[in-house]
Amino acid sequence: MRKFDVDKLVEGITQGNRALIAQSITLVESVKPAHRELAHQLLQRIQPMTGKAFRVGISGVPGAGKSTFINAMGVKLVQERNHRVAVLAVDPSSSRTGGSILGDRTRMADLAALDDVFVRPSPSAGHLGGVARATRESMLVLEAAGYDVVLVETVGVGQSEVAVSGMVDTFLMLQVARTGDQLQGIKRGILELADVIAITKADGDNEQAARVAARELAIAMKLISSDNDKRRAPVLTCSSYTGDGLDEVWEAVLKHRAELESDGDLSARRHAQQRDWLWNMVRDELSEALRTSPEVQAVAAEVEAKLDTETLSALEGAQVILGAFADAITTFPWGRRSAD
Ligand SMILES: Nc1nc2c(ncn2[C@@H]2O[C@H](COP(=O)(O)OP(=O)(O)O)[C@@H](O)[C@H]2O)c(=O)[nH]1
Ligand SMILES: [Mg+2]
Repeated sequence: MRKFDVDKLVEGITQGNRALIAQSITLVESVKPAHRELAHQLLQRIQPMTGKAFRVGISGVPGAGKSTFINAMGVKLVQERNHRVAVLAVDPSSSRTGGSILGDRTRMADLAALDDVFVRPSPSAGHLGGVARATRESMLVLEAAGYDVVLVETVGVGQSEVAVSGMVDTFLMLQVARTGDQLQGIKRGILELADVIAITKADGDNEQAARVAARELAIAMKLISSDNDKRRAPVLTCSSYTGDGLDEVWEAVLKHRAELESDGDLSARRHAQQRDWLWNMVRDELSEALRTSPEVQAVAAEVEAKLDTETLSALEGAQVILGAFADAITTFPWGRRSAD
């Protein structure tokens, strides 16, 4: 098993050492129990240096232009606004050898070549909860390393959007204009997550269609946000090819952030996210412990066999398994810690 030296990693993160930052991310992505223990130590150590970045989620269906947008926007943020930019992705379907990531690598080539940029593809295929956890913890590593803008790309397939909106301050949704059916395939629940919407590829022959789509979507947003108090996501157009509209999109993102800050909503949002993460972690640890407990495994086969022969009901079986788990749980390496 790969060896990690937490002291060395923390020092490397503090110094902005790219190789050690990358190694730290590899550590927090790992699901091996020994690695998790080290990752906890690492995250604990860097905790005071986290939380300072502007966290922005970027979603849109495959082909919407997310990677191209992040490349163009990222270069501007570094060169015109002096930011240090980190790019992460949440794509539970991705695999490290798969085409989508290679595609992204080439689309983000300009950005990835800059010194003040760190691009990391999605942790490879796994359940969404695990991928989201790894991405969130990677974000903390990158914040501690001094990246002050973190862009989190996600694929437009529902649950991963929800996971990303649970880790960012501002959620930017990219849409492509398809004349006639602008609103088809856009799920209302996802639209409701959006803080800013941009119709991409507003260039050449597509420019006019993009503007029409933006107007229609703005009207649709008015209809779905019936709650007058709730802020309505602005709908803009942009092109990652010509650069048109990119400044306006970033200004809208900044405006959303400023509104969050002035209303005290930013800390409220982050606290709510922390509570969600807390319970997610508790649930993950519990189900992992349940799944791997030898005591549970020892009775599970017998319980299932009795279920098959109808000598035990599911309810009784569940009691037996939970009883075994309750006995086993005292030996789990969680340790007892109080909250003070
Ligand atoms: N005309 C035009 N094409 C674009 C623009 N942005 C992206 N594309 C193209 O759209 C396709 C999908 O882009 P990509 O960034 O990979 O989308 P992703 O799947 O959302 O990451 C590629 O062929 C891009 O070259 C744009 O601003 N204008
Ligand atoms: Mg992409």
